[in-house]
Amino acid sequence: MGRRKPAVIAALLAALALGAVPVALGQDPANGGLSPPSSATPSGDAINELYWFVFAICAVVFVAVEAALVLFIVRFRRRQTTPEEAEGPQIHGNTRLEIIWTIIPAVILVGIAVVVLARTSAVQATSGDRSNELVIRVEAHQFYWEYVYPEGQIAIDTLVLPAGRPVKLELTSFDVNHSWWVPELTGKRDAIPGKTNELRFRPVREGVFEGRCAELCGILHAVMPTTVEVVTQPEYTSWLALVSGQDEPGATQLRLGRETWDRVCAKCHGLAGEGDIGPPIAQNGTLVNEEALTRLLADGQDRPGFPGYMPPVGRGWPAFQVQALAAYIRSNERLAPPQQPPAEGEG
Ligand code: HEC
Ligand SMILES: [Cu+2]
Repeated sequence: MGRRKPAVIAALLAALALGAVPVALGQDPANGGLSPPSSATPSGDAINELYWFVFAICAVVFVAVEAALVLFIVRFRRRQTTPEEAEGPQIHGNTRLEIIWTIIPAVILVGIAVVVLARTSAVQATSGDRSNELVIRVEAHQFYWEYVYPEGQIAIDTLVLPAGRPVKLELTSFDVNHSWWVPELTGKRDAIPGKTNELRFRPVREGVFEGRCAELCGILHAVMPTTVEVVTQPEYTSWLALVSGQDEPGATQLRLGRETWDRVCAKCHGLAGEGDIGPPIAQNGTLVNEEALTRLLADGQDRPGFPGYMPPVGRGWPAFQVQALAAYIRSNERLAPPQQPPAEGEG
């Protein structure tokens, strides 16, 4: 065996490790690498700090252990002069060494626990003044997010928030477990049927932040994204005005109906109701029969013989949302059943 081999292997390993560094540090823009996304909230800052704190400790431990490993492999390898079947020295027990390698990890773990506990209230944004908190109900469904604002306005999949104001999300689910996660804002929180979980944060910079459902929740789990748009306070006020009045016939109602169709029904039935995971339903009579529609949306449907089933996608909706959906469908000539021609001599 050539004497050069270990040196060649070591050089190869070093080259590999060096090559991985830029990827790991996220210099490739398409890849966050080892670094978490830059945060837009103090909670996110606290999470990132904890991340780098634990990462640094792990890096030191990793380098120390790997260095010792490589050192021992080289230092204690079998020499050419040593017969293959020779036994090494038989050592049993070294109290001092064992105490050291028990105490050091214990101290490290206690240190991490203390720092994490000390930062928990910053991560959860539970300290500070809460009087100005914007409370938003987050109702998770297969397969969309319904956001309900304090005065009852509804937004689907896209949450609009004013910069600078503390937010409390009250998360629940109407079918299975989901999990709300927008990494640039804060950690994830589960939405569980029959339970209300809270998630607090304070967005400090404007921007568009993408998130998703982080709990495998069924066939369309992968298309259950969410977007948070953080805007200035005046922009927020005018957006809120734009979506107020969803419960009265008019443009705002149609807007809600359209949003509901596009972001709820269309995910399964197609934008034109042409059918996809669900059957084609364009011009289906149920769509404009509010009573039948309400029942279908609250109960779901599972006909024997038809592959798949429709979840109760409208469970928990206020009546005005069903009305808005029906109004939008009636206004859309591809979706609405053809009207009966007016009787002769009318008008
Ligand atoms: C998760 C997928 C999914 C979503 C979201 C969904 N549906 Fe369905 N829908 C289905 C499936 C699957 C069926 C067929 C179920 C069966 O009958 O077994 C169905 C059936 C229907 C039917 C009955 C068709 C018939 O001929 O009986 C109507 C009407 C309907 N859906 C309307 C809607 C509306 C309106 C929405 C939005 C508010 C919606 N669906 C959202 C999957 C979905
Ligand atoms: Cu989900």
